[in-house]
Amino acid sequence: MKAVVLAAGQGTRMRPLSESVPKPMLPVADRPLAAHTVDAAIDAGADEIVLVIGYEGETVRNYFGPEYRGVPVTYAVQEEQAGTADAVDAASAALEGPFAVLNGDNLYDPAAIDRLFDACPAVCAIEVDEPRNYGVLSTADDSVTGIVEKPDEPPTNLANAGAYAFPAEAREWLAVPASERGEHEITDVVARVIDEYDVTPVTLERWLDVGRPWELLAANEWHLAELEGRIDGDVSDDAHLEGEVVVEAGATVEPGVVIDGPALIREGAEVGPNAYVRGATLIGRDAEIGHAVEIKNSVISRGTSVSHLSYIGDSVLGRDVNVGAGTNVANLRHDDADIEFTVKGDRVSTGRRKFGVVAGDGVKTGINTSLTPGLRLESGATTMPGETVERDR
Ligand code: TTP
Repeated sequence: MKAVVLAAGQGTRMRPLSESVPKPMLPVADRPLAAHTVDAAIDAGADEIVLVIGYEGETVRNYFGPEYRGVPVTYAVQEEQAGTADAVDAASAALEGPFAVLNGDNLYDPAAIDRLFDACPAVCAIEVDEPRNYGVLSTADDSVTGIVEKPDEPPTNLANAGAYAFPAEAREWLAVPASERGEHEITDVVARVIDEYDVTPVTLERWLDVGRPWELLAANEWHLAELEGRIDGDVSDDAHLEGEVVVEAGATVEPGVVIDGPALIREGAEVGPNAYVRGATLIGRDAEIGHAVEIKNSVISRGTSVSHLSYIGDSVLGRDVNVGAGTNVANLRHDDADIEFTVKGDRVSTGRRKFGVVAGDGVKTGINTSLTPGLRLESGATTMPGETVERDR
């Protein structure tokens, strides 16, 4: 079966991280987010991957190339991000026979994608506590009987998890009219398939829709926890590594470093001397973590430098960030309330009691900067020495 992977979105809720790196290419453990989806499709037996690209699409194309893990990859360009049905429609020329559609920004448990392919026509579903926030499936006798977006009175607690196996005929049904929010939505195509076919619900054990920065952190927590420790880099005899720690070839861990895994130290990264890395932490390619720096449960992207005397907790730092000596991140409020973060102009709860900062690419902090929980620093933002930053900038 061919698998269409949607990767053309602008990722506006993921800003500032998605400003120069498209969301599907943001790092989740040892590969980009969308590579986890593509891998799940290939493991389930996809014989071709059709990637729908648009926003910063060349970065996606350069990563996957014409063939990935021995499977041909073709590309369909969606000129305007007019919705998920429109995105699949952009790929329709490449389709024949039954086909799967997966969101390139969702993490699925791979075994379920295997079952999805086998059960075609089928839709992946996940049990959720708050179905009102999702597309919700109705079922009867182990068949899907309906799909409704964000209902006030959900018929079940089965949320649509954005993974579908469609019969060949669905290719003719992709040109659906725009919805109330002005997008051509794949759920309208699913509704037609439900009307005309017996559609199986395939329940996922685990699923994550990675739309906002703290969900990128959660995605890394998920995949870093699955690491098996491996030392291919240069680790000092005077460093202490506990739990599952991967040090890639070309990475250096210097004396006095303590790493409490799961942690992944990527190629070219330098950690230490005397640094402490704990929680699920990703230290990206060519990043530098120096003396007396503690990094906890964070994503440190490629080329970023935290060189001396700093604490970074529950945070996501973009590429080529330079953290001045003595910069500290607060990741907990005195009142223990969940930390909020700004998404498209609104403050929304992250649902996390501990959350630090999100810094876009190229941010520079002055020495002894204090950063408060839930802060959003736009790409290229700077802080002055000794500043306490309480507002986004
Ligand atoms: P969304 O998460 O709805 O959109 P997005 O990724 O652009 O993010 P945001 O809302 O923050 O701007 O998209 C779901 C999936 O579908 C995702 O993998 C991107 C993809 N998509 C397209 O390929 N084309 C589109 O026109 C849209 C709307 C989404």
